[in-house]
Amino acid sequence: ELGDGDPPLSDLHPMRALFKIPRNPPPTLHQPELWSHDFNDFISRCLIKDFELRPNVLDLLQHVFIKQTVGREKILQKQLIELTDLNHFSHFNPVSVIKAIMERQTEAQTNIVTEQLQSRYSRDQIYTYVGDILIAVNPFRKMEIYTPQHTKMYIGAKRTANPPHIFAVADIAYQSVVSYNTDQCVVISGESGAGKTESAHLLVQQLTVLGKANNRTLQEKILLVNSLVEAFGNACTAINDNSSRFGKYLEMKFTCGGTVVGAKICEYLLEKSRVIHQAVGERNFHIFYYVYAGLADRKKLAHYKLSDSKTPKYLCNEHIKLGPDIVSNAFYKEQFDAVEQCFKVIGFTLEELGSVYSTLAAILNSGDIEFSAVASEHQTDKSNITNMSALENVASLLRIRSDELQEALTSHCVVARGETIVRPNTVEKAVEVRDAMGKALYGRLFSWIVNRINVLLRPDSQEAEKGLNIGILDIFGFENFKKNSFEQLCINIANEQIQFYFNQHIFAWEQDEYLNEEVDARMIEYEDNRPLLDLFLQKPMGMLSLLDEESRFPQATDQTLVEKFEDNLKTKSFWRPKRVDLGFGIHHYAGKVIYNAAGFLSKNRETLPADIILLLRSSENELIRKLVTHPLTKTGKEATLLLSGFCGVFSPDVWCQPETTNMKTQTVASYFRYSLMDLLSKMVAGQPHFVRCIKPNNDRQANKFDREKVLVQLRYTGVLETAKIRRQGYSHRILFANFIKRYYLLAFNAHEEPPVTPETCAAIMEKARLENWAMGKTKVFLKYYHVEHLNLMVQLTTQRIVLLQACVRGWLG
Ligand code: AD9
Ligand code: MG
Repeated sequence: ELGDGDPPLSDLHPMRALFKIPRNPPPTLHQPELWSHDFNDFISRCLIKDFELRPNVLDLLQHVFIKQTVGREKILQKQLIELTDLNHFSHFNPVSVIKAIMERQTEAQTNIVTEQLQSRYSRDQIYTYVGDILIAVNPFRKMEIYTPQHTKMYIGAKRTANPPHIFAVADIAYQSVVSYNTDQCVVISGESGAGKTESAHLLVQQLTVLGKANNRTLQEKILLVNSLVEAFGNACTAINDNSSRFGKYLEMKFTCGGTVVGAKICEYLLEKSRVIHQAVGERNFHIFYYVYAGLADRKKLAHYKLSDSKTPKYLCNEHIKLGPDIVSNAFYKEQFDAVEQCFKVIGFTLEELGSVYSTLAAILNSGDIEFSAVASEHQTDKSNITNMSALENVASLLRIRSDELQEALTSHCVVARGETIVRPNTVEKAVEVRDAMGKALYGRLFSWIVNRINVLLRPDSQEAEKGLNIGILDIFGFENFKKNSFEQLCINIANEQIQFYFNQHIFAWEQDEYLNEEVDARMIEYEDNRPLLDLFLQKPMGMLSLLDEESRFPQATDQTLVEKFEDNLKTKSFWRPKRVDLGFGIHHYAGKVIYNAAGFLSKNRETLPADIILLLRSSENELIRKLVTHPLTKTGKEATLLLSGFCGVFSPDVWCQPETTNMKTQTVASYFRYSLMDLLSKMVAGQPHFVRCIKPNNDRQANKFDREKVLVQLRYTGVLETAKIRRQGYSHRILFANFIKRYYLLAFNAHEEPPVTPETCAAIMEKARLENWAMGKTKVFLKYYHVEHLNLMVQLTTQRIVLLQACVRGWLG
């Protein structure tokens, strides 16, 4: 099942490969001479010393040793304990022996899969199936495997007919939509730079061809959506030059007949803090550089109040001084033209485009507003703006009054005993308000663009109602930098949640369904990351709740926050490393990460003062007014419904609350919590397909396969356990009625209407000469190769009928 031409995984039995056990004839318990040397060697090294095991104990151990038994640990331990007399065998510990064998098996198997991936990678075969999961190893170079010929090759083809490919995943999802009329969801995961976004593009590319869009324009528009949102949501990081700084769930909408009729994007957790600050060696969102260079090219910098000699502060950080480089950068100019083209093709108006550029330019100019402390008679903590030209620029670009902007930045209103009092802002506070405005404007602009795309690509309502979805989830990958902050914590919690979904789907729900349907299937134990999610999300003592609680105290500091974490989070997954100020460690499913809590509180509060909101609402620019008037996210009712039972009260209107209201409703953490649940609810609605992207090295180099790096990724994502359960389990479960509707032609005449019963389904399966399927109470349980075979047979039968009809018509005519 590893791919074209390679022996199936079952042939690569870990113990067999490890000890070079001959395959034919397969070793059995009755042929111990074939492997007894290795076994005895293992047993003697494995905590069992100076005693003789009884034959039946030996038998069981040998059985465990030779069979793939991962996941049946508990059952085997129980059997072994029953068989052994612990008093008699003083040095024998059945639990640790079984554990040792299991670990060895998993490790050996991981090694084998890694070896296979490596050998395939060296032959330019970057895709591999493990069970029904597609593993994609990043080639870090252009591959000639996405040509129109390849597109054609994978349409409606049997999985085994072609080498493994991302186009095959698109095809399976598409065929499932058409055959069973159920929503599908492709979950792409992997660490940062592993190739998730590229994979998502390729899926959309193939799906638009499969969906035979009636008009070419729609097809073109859908293909451009990714490029457009990525210009705004992606940035160069230390790991990836085109790193997604938001999570993206793209839904392509199809009719029951399989024609694509529209698309919709949901965006999650844009890393807004990047607008005002970027870590060493990193950059701001791509669009800023594109627009800057593009406007310079068209001699429009002055119109947008940008300078061609002085780089705005938000674009240069302490370590990279881009200077006029941006202005003369040919690549940026090209990208600007491409983005503008995307906007136009998708349907944005020229007026809207102008407003988008003005907003971006206003954000850049706002970063250059500087403040100085002014001593006054009564107070010494007032601030003043030192460069009025920057302020004037921002006001003019946002079409608001500059004096009002100055006031909103340097002072704030407090309502006390029914009276409104104006208090001055310190320099620190003024800087905070300025930056909050920049982040808020960018975040809202991004959401507005996404919403506008959704409106422009919405199918007409009648079709939409009946329509089916294929969702593609491309979320930022797990991150572990030298310094990890609040953003990394959110990103990693989101990945933790995706892993949880993966586990739930593959292990827990799958097993529940077998139980409910009374289908006999082997139970598998797996690494459950639920306790860790509880650590983050539980109320009131989870990390995010504690963060919210601390954010409510004006006197709280990042130091008191980590102390609060330390006092309340009593688990092995959380610890305070010595000698790291404000540091705390989390043991994630994907590894240990040390976070630095500096800035956590201010990042979580992220409040935009009411004065700024009111001012922006008075703008003469319609877009600016829109950005601060309507909540662009879910309505309060929708969100609360979703969160009831999960997260309690939630208000998505995080910016429009005056500062004096309860802080609980406006933190980033509470919004984050809502987003996660929203995402999860979307994923749960469809049948999932998994693509696991693997990064073969940390240097972004082609043809370099770092085994250790790959091994770690395979280990933590549970790919092997998954492969096992997928092989043992049934990846397709189809309701009797749907099954009969689709396949009855294989066993009945076209005019017959067989009853919807398990017997009818069994008759079809028998007629198709298929084995190893299972019958549940309401569904037929099938393996992926059953479905392929059945689909092919239906296709042939239909072709025969059509041919026959044509012949008859010919005879008659
Ligand atoms: V992050 O979590 O958004 O930081 P991704 O999305 O996992 O990350 P991305 O898709 O951006 O990674 O891939 C990183 C780079 O790898 C790309 O810019 C390409 O240069 C390269 N890549 C990835 N997949 C392919 C591919 N199938 N063919 C060629 C690829 N190059
Ligand atoms: Mg990405």
